[in-house]
Amino acid sequence: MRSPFRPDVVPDAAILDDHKPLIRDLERRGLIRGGLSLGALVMLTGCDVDRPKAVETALLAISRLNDGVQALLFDPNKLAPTYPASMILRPPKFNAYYDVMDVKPVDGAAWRLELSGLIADKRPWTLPQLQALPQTSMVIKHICVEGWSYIGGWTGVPLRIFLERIGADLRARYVAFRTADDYPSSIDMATALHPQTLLATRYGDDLLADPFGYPVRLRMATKLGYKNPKWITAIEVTNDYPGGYWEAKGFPWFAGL
Ligand SMILES: Nc1nc2c(c(=O)[nH]1)N[C@H]1C(S)=C(S)[C@@H](COP(=O)(O)O)O[C@H]1N2
Ligand SMILES: [Mo]
Repeated sequence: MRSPFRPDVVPDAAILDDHKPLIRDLERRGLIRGGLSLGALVMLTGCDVDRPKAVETALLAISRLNDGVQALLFDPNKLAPTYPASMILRPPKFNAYYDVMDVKPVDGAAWRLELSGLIADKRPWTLPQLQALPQTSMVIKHICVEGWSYIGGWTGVPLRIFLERIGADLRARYVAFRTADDYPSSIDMATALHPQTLLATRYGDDLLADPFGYPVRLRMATKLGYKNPKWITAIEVTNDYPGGYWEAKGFPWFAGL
């Protein structure tokens, strides 16, 4: 179903023309802004959208999203489905806004997690320090906006425990992330405190492999794939809307499931 993004294969832009009414409807409802380029759709979904059906699936998935309503309906105690460990896909499926060949591995020994904003203790963290915090595992479904998905098994410290430990202001509105590949991202505090939101350092029983965010990535059971930043280098707690990479290109910010 899914093929890696190949810059040499440029899908026919006429595919989007077939969906003009749906795209106009999404724009009118504020779910996408400034027009949707086919290139952006390909990069975001990691899917071969050179099939009219795939484009339609992607657009309908976006259509079901509505940031404001979803944020109001979000239940901080409701758990997303989990699955048996036997269903974990190895290796996981890769996606990024560039090809897997262009992943630049992060040096875990030199890596530090920088902290800023509404946080009492802003000292940077090392990987062993993070791994010494209480760990949780979850086997969950990764859902891409286009419609492909896979079952993954993730282990790490719950973001809530980490935020409490550093003295973050838990009444703040946003938790924002910076990454080694310049993929800014941010989530609402309710989702940050959700029990199925982890700073993941392991996939299955192993350390994260380079393409999947080594040494640390965010893994949430309650959000679409693009809301889960890999290769995190900095966390900020803030009341100022931080946005994100795809959000700046017109995709929904809340993007919950
Ligand atoms: N730093 C970073 N994180 C990222 C991305 C990226 O390009 N850079 N892509 C996102 C998208 S669109 C998806 S679907 C998931 C893919 O995660 P996976 O490769 O572990 O399946 O990572 C998300 N996190
Ligand atoms: Mo994605």
